[in-house]
Amino acid sequence: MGVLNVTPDSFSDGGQWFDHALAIAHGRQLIADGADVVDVGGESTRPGACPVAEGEELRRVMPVVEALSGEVQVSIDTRKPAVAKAAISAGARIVNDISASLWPVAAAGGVGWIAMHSPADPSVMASHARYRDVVGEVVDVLVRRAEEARAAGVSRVWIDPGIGFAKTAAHNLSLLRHLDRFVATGWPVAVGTSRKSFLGALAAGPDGTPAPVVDRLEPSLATAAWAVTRGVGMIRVHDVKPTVQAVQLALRASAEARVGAA
Ligand code: HH2
Repeated sequence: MGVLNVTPDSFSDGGQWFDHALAIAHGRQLIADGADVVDVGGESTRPGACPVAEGEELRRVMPVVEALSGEVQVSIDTRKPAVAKAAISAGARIVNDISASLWPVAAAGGVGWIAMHSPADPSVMASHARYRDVVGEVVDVLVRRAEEARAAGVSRVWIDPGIGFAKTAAHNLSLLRHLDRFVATGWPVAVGTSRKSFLGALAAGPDGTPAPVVDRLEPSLATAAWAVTRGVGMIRVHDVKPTVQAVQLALRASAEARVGAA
């Protein structure tokens, strides 16, 4: 899944694709680079981000969804039912839902749904990074939501641990380390680590200065390769071309390793 943020303020690429023509061209580049899904979003969800009004979010995303949905599977990255509905009418095939609450919209529209874990709104989520057992609690919430969605008639459901959403670096690492627990639920798993700030901290220079966003490609690739070898089926990334190369190699090497071990 390639990320297409039509926003002025995303933490990773804010403003780069805010213009519709540039956004559509970038979406086409993501497809050429090997994305199976292009994830169009019109509201930043970085910690402390300002909420965007519905009309403005629609203005940002709709021309992009309309232009790309004939060319690739488009997912709409939103928390708003009206934005999800409009995007589905324009051809979006997946609702990528950081609120894990829009399954009735996906059911009514006959499209797929990604349930991402976030215990609180982005504006306040930093104060909600408290868990007794982060892996167990996140798995439980997501499985309950996935079962509700399936019962409501959603045929394609993914669960996503929500890396960086009300999680400390230790929580994020723990979720990554135990991705197999998500895979073991039997629900397809999606994950997004691309360029996130905990990678900046982990890839800090010798003086401890966190790696800036532009220097987070390598840790992003490492975590993407790790995730696919644990059985994750969908990886949400900004840098599609190198990720496709990294995950293909990791999958080939792990298949080879399994053959060798047999
Ligand atoms: N992360 C972001 C946004 N949407 N969706 C899923 N399913 N999983 C994620 O991990 C995820 C997501 C945040 O990344 P980004 O879109 O690059 O930043 P911003 O929210 O600032 O636009």
